[in-house]
Amino acid sequence: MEYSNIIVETRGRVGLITLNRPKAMNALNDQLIDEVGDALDAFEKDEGIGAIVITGSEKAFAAGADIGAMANYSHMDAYKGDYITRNWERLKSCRKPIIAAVAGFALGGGCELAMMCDMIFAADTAKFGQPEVKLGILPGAGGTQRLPRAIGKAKAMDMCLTARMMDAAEAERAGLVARIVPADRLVDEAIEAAAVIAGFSLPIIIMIKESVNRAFESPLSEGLLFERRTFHSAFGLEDQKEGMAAFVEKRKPVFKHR
Ligand code: CO8
Repeated sequence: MEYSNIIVETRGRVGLITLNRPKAMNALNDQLIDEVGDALDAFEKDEGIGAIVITGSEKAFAAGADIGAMANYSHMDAYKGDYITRNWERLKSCRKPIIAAVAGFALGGGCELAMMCDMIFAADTAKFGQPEVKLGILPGAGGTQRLPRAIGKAKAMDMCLTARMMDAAEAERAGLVARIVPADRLVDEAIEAAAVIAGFSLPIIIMIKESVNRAFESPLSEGLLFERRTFHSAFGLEDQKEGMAAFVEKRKPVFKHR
C-alpha cells in the first residue's frame, strides 16, 4: 500500500509505523489518521506480525491535530463529516499490542494518540501536553478521559486547564509512561520489547490486553469475573500445554499460535 504521511516497515515480527509529516511536526490530519488505520488493518491481518510500534521523529511524536486544517471548520463540518476525530477509534480496536515510542512533543491529539496505544515508551526528550485550551477548544480524542485514568484527576486537570507540559520524568512518575529510554535508543528499545511480546502466544497476548483494558471499563467484580473466565479458557489452548511442558522439561517453549 502507498502511504504519503507515514512510513510502514516490519522488523522481524514487529510492525513499525513512523508518523512522517516533518514540516508540520507530525500534525495529525484526517489523511494521516486514515493511513495509520489502514496500516494497523494490514498488520492485524498479517500472521507474521505479533506486535506494533508507532513512533514519530526526534522532535515530535505529534504536535496535535492539524491546526491549519481545522481552523475554519464550522460545527456542521466537524459534526457531519466527523472531521478530525474519524477513524481514531481504529487504534482502540486493534487486538495486537501497540507501543507508542515518543520523542519530543506529544501534544493535544499527539498525546491522545500515544494514550490510545497499550503503553508508552518515552525518550528523555519527550514532552506531553493537552494545550487545546490555548486554541479555544478542548481535547477531543480522549484527553479528558484517558489522562485522568492514567495520571489522576489533579495532574490531568492541571495539564488540561493550564496547558502546561509534562516532561518524561514527571510523566513516568505520574504513571503515563512505562519506560524512559535515552533518545537514541528509543525505537530500538520499543522494537525489542515488541519483539518479546510477539514471541509469546498471540491468543494469550490478546487475552491479557483485553483483561487489562477491562479494568478501565467495568467495576472490579465484573473485571475479576472476566479475568477468571478468560484464565480458565487459556487451559483450552495448545500453547498453555506447550508453555507448562517446556517449564517442566527445562527448555524454551515454542508457541504454535504466535
Ligand atoms: N498543526 C499544524 N501545524 C503545526 C502544528 C499543529 N498542531 N504544530 C506545529 N506545526 C507547524 C508549525 O506551524 C510550523 O510550521 P511552519 O514552519 O510552516 O511555520 C512547524 O510545525 C514548526 O513549528 P514551530 O515553528 O512552532 O516549532 P517550535 O519548535 O517553535 O514549537 C511546538 C513547537 C511547541 C510544538 C509548537 O509548534 C506548538 O505549540 N504547536 C501546536 C501544539 C498544539 O496546540 N497542539 C494541539 C492542537 S489541537 C488538538 O490536537 C486537538 C485534538 C482534538 C482531537 C484530535 C482528533 C481526534
